[in-house]
Amino acid sequence: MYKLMGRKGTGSAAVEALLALVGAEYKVEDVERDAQGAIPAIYRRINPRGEVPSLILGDDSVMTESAAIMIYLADLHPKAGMAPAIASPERARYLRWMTYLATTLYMSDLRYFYPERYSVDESAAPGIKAKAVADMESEFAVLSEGLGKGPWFVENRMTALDIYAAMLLSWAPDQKALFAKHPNLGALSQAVAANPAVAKVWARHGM
Ligand SMILES: N[C@@H](CCC(=O)N[C@@H](CS)C(=O)NCC(=O)O)C(=O)O
Repeated sequence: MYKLMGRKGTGSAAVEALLALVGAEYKVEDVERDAQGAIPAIYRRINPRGEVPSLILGDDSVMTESAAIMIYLADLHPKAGMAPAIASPERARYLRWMTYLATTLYMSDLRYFYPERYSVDESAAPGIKAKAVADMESEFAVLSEGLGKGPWFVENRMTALDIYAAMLLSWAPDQKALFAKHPNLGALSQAVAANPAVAKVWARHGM
């Protein structure tokens, strides 16, 4: 039994969707902020950075880092077909783009949503946010080129990579303009959301 610790509208959404798809036994616990808006100290004992998601594994060990969790779960439940096998020719492409998403777009999203955390100078926040928007524009352009025809990234079927990408696409500052510019990203997003298990999780997260 897995325990997913997350919060609505955060990076735990993709993990939750994947857990539903692989047919694993799991429960979800939302980590709410306290009255002062802080992450509860008890959760920091699980994840010292106070970030979600965290996945508690069957032996009570803790796994953090959303992309790593996605890769781990998809590999551990191969029957669900959520990742190319290790020896598949598309495995390299899968790992490349999964890591790309976590290290570029996810990080730009954090600068966009929490700009005040990226400087000791509060007045720098608007500039940090504007730069995050500009960076996301070029990062989405690279993603769109990498995706090509789509709608799926690898092996002509939905994998954990597409789910992770769809979550990050849902956080785009101007999704309508983004999909007009890169229709293949819109098609990926729609194809992922058409899966009933994913749709249920997306709805819970208000996506
Ligand atoms: N690198 C981490 C980033 C996780 C992260 O920053 N999550 C955000 C929500 S999407 C968070 O919990 N931020 C701290 C906060 O909300 O105070 C991952 O991929 O799991």
